[in-house]
Amino acid sequence: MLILALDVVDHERALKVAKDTAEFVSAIKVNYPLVLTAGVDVISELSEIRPVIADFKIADIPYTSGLIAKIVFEKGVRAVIAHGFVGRDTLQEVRRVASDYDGEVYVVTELSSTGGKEFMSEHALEIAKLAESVGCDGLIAPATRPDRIRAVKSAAPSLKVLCPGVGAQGGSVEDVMKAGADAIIVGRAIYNSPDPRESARRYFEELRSVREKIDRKDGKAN
Ligand code: O7E
Repeated sequence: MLILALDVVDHERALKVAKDTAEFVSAIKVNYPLVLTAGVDVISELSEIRPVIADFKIADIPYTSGLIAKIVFEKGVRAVIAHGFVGRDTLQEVRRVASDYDGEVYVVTELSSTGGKEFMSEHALEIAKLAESVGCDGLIAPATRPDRIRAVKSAAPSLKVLCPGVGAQGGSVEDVMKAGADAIIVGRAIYNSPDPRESARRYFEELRSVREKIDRKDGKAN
């Protein structure tokens, strides 16, 4: 599954990239850069093109976190992303709000950047287990460190794992999928390419061929 990280800071361009790539993209992840420039209603516009994941990295006390989740679910998003380091009470509240909208909750374990290793790595597996016990739907894990994808996957086997860091940050589709990822999240390598639609198509095809390779290998092993 391919998720487009639409960190474009121009409203019209964002809509154009979303429409041009829609055929190959399962969901659109919206982050602060777009909403702070185009306004929060861009979420509703994008939701008419593909399901939107609101990536506002919710990390506050339960009351405020729940409020943020409610506002974006009211705008039509399919899922929200919360930080895991905030602890059980906040995740429970976000989960509760999401359930009112039949929505999903994804939880960040450790960031894909080098700084993600400074504080977050140490607790990433506890966060993964917490997210599973709270009934969240999935985790965000770094495409830049496939060994960490494997680790969170085995800590919380029932959760989906979505991985940013492919392309501009150097992660490879094959390594990430072999590590057990359910989806890759790609931004700049698509929206900054001269032909975003073609770039999305190439990621889509690469995902399909890697998936087939993995399935063939699993078939042989069984
Ligand atoms: O590097 P790009 O351009 O492919 O974009 C990656 C996107 O994923 C971007 O929106 C960034 O904010 C996000 N991201 C990471 O790059 N690394 C992480 O560890 C986590 C995220 C992310 O989406 O977090 C969700 C909270």
